[in-house]
Amino acid sequence: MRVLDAFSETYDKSPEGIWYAPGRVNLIGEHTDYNDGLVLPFAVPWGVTLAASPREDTTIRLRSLQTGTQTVTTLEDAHGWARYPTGVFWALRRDGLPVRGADIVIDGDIPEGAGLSSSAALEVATAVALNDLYALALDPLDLARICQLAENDFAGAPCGIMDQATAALAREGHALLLDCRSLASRQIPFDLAAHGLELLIINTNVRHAVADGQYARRRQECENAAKRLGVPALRDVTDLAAALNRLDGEERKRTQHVVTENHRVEALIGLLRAGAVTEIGALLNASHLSLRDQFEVSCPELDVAVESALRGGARGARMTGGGFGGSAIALVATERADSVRTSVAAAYAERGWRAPTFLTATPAGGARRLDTHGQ
Ligand code: GAF
Repeated sequence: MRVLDAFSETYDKSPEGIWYAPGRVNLIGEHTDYNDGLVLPFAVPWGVTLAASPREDTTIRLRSLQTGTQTVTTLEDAHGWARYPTGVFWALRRDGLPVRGADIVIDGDIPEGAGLSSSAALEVATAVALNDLYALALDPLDLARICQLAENDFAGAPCGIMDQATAALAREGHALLLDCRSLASRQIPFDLAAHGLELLIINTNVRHAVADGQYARRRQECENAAKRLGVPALRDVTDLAAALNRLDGEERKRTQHVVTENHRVEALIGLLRAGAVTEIGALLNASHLSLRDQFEVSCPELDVAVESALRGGARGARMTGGGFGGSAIALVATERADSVRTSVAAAYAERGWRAPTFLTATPAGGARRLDTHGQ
């Protein structure tokens, strides 16, 4: 295994173990997690593999096979990508847990910039490793919470808990229905192949620079709207028409998206329960329009991906993840997959844009310890 060889070569010893955590794609429930709402993501079959050994001191030595090497002797030394694993040490220590340092090698295969949550995968892989190395006995949900804290308060990104919870809890062949208030979760069987369908990931290969600032701004707008409505979170709006009457401008639009998006998650779950997976496309389309027009987090590359996928015969399509680039998803009948890819590629070429890349995602398993053969 590559990560094993790299570990021995870097640290002149064998690691104590190897751990893995996946990236994710979100089927529906976008920008609902930090509004205490519902999400329905699943883990993708790409992720972060991490070999580690504990240390007697508190130094963290990090080598990424993709991004370089950093030695963190005081936590402030960490910069760039190293803030994600280092943040996990910080969050665990802040909770008073006995976590010293570690020697770590990281290998990842999540496509860069695709919006498939490589940072959450890196955090969760670090957390499951430290949980074992230091016998912390934390459960997967505790680990997801720790990782969200690391990302919010150490790495400085105000994300919700969806990505970390997916990496920690996902189960192969299932989507994860997560209530982001109670953190209750259910594994929902999700087998598209049985219905002659597949989920195409269309990586736009762009990430607009406004993404981080706009994410923080949306979150603030949602909190302001909830405050104005006198509810703890937009999840608690029960009479949408009355709520919209009391709001205007951006707060009104954000509220409209969040409340209807929660309903779309419930509707999609209802269809899956009824075995009507072929019918979920309309909900994906509605989600995209709402993200584009009400939440205003789409961009031309995502809109063109969605529109051209539908023209090519997709049954439904939407942007997925935070927005302003990254990936869209399209639900396609297997025999139409080529025509959808061709349609999207042609639409990008016509505009002189960098070519999109395509992946097909089947729901994969969550974070776990691997044996030395990578199983
Ligand atoms: C990003 C965040 F990290 C998630 O928490 C979530 O809010 C998502 O954007 C939007 O649904 O991936």
